[in-house]
Amino acid sequence: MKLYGAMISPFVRKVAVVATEKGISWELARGGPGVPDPDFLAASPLGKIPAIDDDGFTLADSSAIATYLDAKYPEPRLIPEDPRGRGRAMFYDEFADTVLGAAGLKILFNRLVGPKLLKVGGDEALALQGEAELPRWTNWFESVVPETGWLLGDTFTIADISVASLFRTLAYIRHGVDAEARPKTAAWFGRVAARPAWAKVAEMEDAVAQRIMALADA
Ligand SMILES: N[C@@H](CCC(=O)N[C@@H](CS)C(=O)NCC(=O)O)C(=O)O
Repeated sequence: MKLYGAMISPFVRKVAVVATEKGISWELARGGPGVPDPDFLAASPLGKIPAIDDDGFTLADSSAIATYLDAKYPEPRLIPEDPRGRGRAMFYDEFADTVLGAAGLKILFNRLVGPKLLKVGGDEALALQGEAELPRWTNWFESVVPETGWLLGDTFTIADISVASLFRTLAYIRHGVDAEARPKTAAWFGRVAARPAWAKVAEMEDAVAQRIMALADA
């Protein structure tokens, strides 16, 4: 499977971890803002990452892709089948992709991706707005994340992947998990990061991440 995008994106990482948890073989392909690759644009009508090409079947949007992969490769199930679990998993996925993501990406795009990677500049006022919004969501998450196990209980799900992936991206802009301020979040994130699939994806990401962090600090 071809996965269009860059791993710094929480949405691309979400799909990478879902695919790796399921043992799907995948490779990263170039795509995203500033990459006018026709195959990517055909797979992603909105021009956003991620998108996939799975044997000629193309699909965009991390949640849509995760839903597709979970249906096609049900082992291990990452989107619960029971109604309450399914609903709650979608809730956390939405929490990660909208409010937490919206606040975090204002900082990411305006301090790092825009000015340092794409060289198109950034809006510091928007970055500050993101910084002001973020604590509401990270504090709320600290109040609900369980001390043991996973967000939905005993079973690891897309909920854990989506939220943890967002926190990983926040680390690029020095807003990753703060263990002193949010110890339950830090312990849960540590459990997610210890999973073999997460570790495998992290290993792929780390070399590039170091280069990006050096740019961020420049
Ligand atoms: N809901 C989408 C969000 C995708 C998204 O916003 N990706 C960002 C990168 S983190 C992007 O491609 N932005 C470029 C743009 O908006 O033009 C998903 O879950 O895949």
